[in-house]
Amino acid sequence: MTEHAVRHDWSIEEVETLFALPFQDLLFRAQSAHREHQAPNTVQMSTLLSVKTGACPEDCAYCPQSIRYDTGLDREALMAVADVAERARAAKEAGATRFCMGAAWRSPKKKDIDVMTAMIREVKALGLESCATLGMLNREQAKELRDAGLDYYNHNIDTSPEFYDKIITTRDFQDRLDTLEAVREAGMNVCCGGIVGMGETTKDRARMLQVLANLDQHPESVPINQLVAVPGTPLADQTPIDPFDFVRTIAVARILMPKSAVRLSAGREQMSDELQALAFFAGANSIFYGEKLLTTGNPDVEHDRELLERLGIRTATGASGALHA
Ligand code: SAM
Ligand code: DTB
Ligand code: SF4
Repeated sequence: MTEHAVRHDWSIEEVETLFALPFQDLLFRAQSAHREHQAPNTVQMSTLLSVKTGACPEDCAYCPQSIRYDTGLDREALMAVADVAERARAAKEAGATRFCMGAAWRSPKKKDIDVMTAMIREVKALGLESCATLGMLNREQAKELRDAGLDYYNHNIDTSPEFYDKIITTRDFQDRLDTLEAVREAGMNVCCGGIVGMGETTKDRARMLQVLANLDQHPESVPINQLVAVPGTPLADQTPIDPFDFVRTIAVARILMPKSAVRLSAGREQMSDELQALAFFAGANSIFYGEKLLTTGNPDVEHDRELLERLGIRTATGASGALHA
């Protein structure tokens, strides 16, 4: 058995013990797991595009796109396929290997799936990996997206099962798990993680990662988002997470899911270069690249290129995650 085996039977006590380790001990373990299972000094880059923005019927307390909160966001209908293809081409030219399309839906309708499949085909034709995050899916919808060539589906559990109803009341934790199962059954890669800094406890962070690590198959991609506190949302005045606790969450994700890509996701614009370097050391090996996330800011492309160069981090080709029909 290797020192950091891929396991699916983590107890909550074990995960909490990792969180409680002295910071240096935890980072040493995470970096060891990283080097055992991942190529060091490498990062995978995905570019996000919001293809349908705002007016979402859900009440996720962190989200600027919920129709229930006045965040001053301009709503936008589903984009034209040609415009999305243009943005995907630009993302490829800038150096992204995966293009991720997000829509502010509770779940897509039949006509939405028809447009999304056309977008996915365009993205694939450019030689990019494709990813989408469109809300809840049933089995047929997941299969249609897969048949169009969708490589990854992003659907986050967001927080622990225990804290979930403090953040979202319009769906429950099991709904998230059901969609993840439909995505798996359709044969797609799963991108699933959550948000920290929403007022949850360390135990909630441990439970969130425990749920992910104890899935039958680990998500291929695990985005760890730091809350972007948007004015107008219920979490606008939330006290930010201690940066070391953020890095601890990345490190524990790396140890629990050693073969997965751990993505340093939302919140990078609010982080120093030094903190990001620490997150990479803790095992993050994937980022969102491009000056916008979905509706909020992300570091400039120039700044990211410079940062990666200063740290001697190469960009991964990304081809390994693509599914082939
Ligand atoms: N509507 C779909 C859904 O909820 O699955 C897809 C888009 S939704 C915006 C995708 C993810 O973005 C959420 O699950 C959440 O993890 C993340 N997110 C949204 N707003 C955020 C914020 N203010 N800070 C950090 N992450 C956020
Ligand atoms: C994920 O885990 N984070 C991304 C992506 N998956 C879709 C979204 C972050 C959104 C941050 C708030 C915004 O820009 O609207
Ligand atoms: Fe809607 Fe997704 Fe935002 Fe929740 S996170 S309000 S489901 S867009």
